[in-house]
Amino acid sequence: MFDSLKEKIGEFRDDVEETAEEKAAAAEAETEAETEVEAETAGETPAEAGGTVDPGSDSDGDADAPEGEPTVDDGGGAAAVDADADANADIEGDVDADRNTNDASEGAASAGDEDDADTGLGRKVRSLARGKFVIEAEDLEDPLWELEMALLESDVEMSVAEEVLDGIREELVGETRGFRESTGALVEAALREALLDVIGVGQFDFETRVRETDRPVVIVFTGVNGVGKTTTIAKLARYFEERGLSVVLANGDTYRAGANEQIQEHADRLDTRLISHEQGGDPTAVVYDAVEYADANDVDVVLGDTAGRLHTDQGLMDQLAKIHRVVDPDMTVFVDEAVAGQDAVRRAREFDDAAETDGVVLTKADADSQGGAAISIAHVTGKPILFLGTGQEYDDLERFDPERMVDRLLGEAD
Ligand SMILES: Nc1nc2c(ncn2[C@@H]2O[C@H](COP(=O)(O)OP(=O)(O)OP(=O)(O)O)[C@@H](O)[C@H]2O)c(=O)[nH]1
Ligand SMILES: [Mg+2]
Repeated sequence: MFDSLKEKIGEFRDDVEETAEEKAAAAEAETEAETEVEAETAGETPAEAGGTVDPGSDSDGDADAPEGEPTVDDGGGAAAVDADADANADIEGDVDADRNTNDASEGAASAGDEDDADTGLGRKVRSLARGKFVIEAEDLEDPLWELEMALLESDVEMSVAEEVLDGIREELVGETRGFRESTGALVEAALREALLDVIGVGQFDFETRVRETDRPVVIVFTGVNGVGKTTTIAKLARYFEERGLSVVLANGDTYRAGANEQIQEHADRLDTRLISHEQGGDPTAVVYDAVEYADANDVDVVLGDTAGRLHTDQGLMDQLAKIHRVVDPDMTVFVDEAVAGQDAVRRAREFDDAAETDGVVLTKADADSQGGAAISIAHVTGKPILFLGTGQEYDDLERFDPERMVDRLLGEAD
């Protein structure tokens, strides 16, 4: 699920990390160069070529540089600086050319009795000890551009892609990173926040809403042809029954030949009651009858199917408006295929105009590697995704959880 998008987001993380690592290395080298210059200015003897400057706090000359303190190595085997907060610079000519830039474990023992905490060298070393650099907008420009392209290729709406980018910029720019921290963690936190902000729009607790609504709870499903409305209704009948809520199905698809037989088959398999009328009948009357039936028989939930239709089919769209007006469902759920990407997003808007939608089910998520609709639809329409359809079986229905979706995109869930 969403594999292709996941891969692209992974590439963004690597890009930013690489950029930041380069910047960290440059900042370290620069700090070191300045340190040397200041050391000279201050009349200090900078380490001779290959020497190590160890401003350790101990003046007795036998302490190792503590692990975890910022270290600068010019990479050429010349002076290396081990910083300590106390910054009493001790100088010695110990050579350790092979040392890894970030490895202070081999810090040379200090030998000497320098007392230059107030010199330029001392101050510089103290700032080095704080070991920070700041991520700037320009550091992110290239990776963000790549990410925007990747999101658009994955059929994420332009406005949503921009929102995600803005979110990441907001989280990351100006963020101070220590030389030794991992950029990966910062980027991941920024991505998580930015994605959650768009994906989580409008979320509400579906089960609580259903439990708190007066009986019977009437839910009507809308959408274009063949996206999985009837299958989703059957899955939800199972979902409610498993939670101890009784269900009656209403076949408001009086349009398509064979629709009654198809949903009757589901009803039989699920052992659920179906209310239907002859083909060509009034869908509003079917749903109305099902509500009466539920009232009379203490049924908790009415699930009303409707015929697939295009928003351009005015007659059928008017029917939806009529169901809305006459039956006034407690919830209207728009169903579309995750694989439809931006088409699904556009249709969600159009259906919402005809009969206000409360939430969305995205079916066939199991076949969707792009994730464009799953990322965009809530932000664009203001209506939350309630469920994902993840296969053709009754149990292939997953309550949509924005956190889980983001975990998936960041490669931390299945
Ligand atoms: N892989 C997969 N297939 C699904 C999913 N949901 C539905 N389908 C399949 O999609 C096809 C169409 O499903 P229906 O439920 O008949 O779609 P519909 O929206 O009711 O279609 P109309 O009534 O003709 O408008 C069927 O073959 C379903 O098995 C899903 O989550 N994953
Ligand atoms: Mg159907």
